[in-house]
Amino acid sequence: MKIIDLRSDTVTLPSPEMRRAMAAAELGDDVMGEDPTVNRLQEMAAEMLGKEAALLVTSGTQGNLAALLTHCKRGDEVIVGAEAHTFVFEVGGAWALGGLGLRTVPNDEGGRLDLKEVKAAIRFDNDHFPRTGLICVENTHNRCGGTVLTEEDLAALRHVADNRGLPVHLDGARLFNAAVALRVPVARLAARANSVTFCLSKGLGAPIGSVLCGTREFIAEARRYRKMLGGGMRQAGVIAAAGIYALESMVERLAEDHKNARAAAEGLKEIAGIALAPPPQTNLVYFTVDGWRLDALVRRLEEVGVLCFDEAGRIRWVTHYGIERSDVEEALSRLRAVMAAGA
Ligand code: TLP
Repeated sequence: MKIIDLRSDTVTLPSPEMRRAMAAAELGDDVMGEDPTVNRLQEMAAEMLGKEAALLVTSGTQGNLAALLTHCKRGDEVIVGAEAHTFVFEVGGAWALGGLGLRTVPNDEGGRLDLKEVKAAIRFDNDHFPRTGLICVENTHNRCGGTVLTEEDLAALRHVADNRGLPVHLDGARLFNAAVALRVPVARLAARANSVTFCLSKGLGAPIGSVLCGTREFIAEARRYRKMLGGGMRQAGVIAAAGIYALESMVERLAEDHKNARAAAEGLKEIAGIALAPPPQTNLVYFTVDGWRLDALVRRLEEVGVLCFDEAGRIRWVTHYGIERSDVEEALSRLRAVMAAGA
């Protein structure tokens, strides 16, 4: 039985070509700034995102935390969506390790921050208050359904931030998915943020790694925090080579993942009791299932070789490199069989 792994796009394995690029990478000590492949990846990423500089980090979580630490001082408050990955899924690193307060504001169904709430959450200068240090935004938005924030959405947030002189950090773990879905260069989506994290290790298919981008000065400081967080890697060119391959050869194919997600959604909505929550815009498909305990359904699906997660009352299927249209059809047919057999 073929296992169809829809748990996350983080499960993607490097292609043979990517592995060859890794094996052939020219290496040096990156903590000393001497790994030519890391340096090339960083230059390439900075250029693609329209930023001055970039830094290879171990993970999206590390990139986001390094960014928060660089933008803020201990005791500062960071405004973040209540559904943000940084708030929900990053182990509380910002407050545990950074002494930062995360002040949540609601996300709307599209993953945007409620701008009225953002304005209201920004602190005024007063001896009694913590200082607001940063506003964080996420694109695509994971928990809101892989939803895409447009250039206009990001410009509106920038406007609010500028009125109060605040920087904006963009958690763009899946920013390339957003760019492909909107058919705009990724730099246009990065333009309104002071710093951006994006992941190489999700739909772009690299085994490890994320990149933090910003001004030269910001990245120089973030580099110190990366070291503090244990992310100073040595011959990291083996990882960077996969990242270079990913940026050169894996971006356009994200459109296939989005097509497969739409195909999954078409099939799911034909099944009685299933509702899309919401219809997919990129490669994440969330749905609710009436009449089932979702943990039980996930276990039954696992028995028939379909892997996925349930979270907050929904099941998530993620399409990615390694999942073909035929796998989506097969997953749908196994789901129908499980549901027909009953809870
Ligand atoms: N998301 C993972 C899990 O942690 C939930 C997934 O399977 O979707 N920002 C966003 C928006 C993310 O979705 C993720 C990973 C990260 C940051 C963190 O990236 P990593 O896993 O590299 O630390």
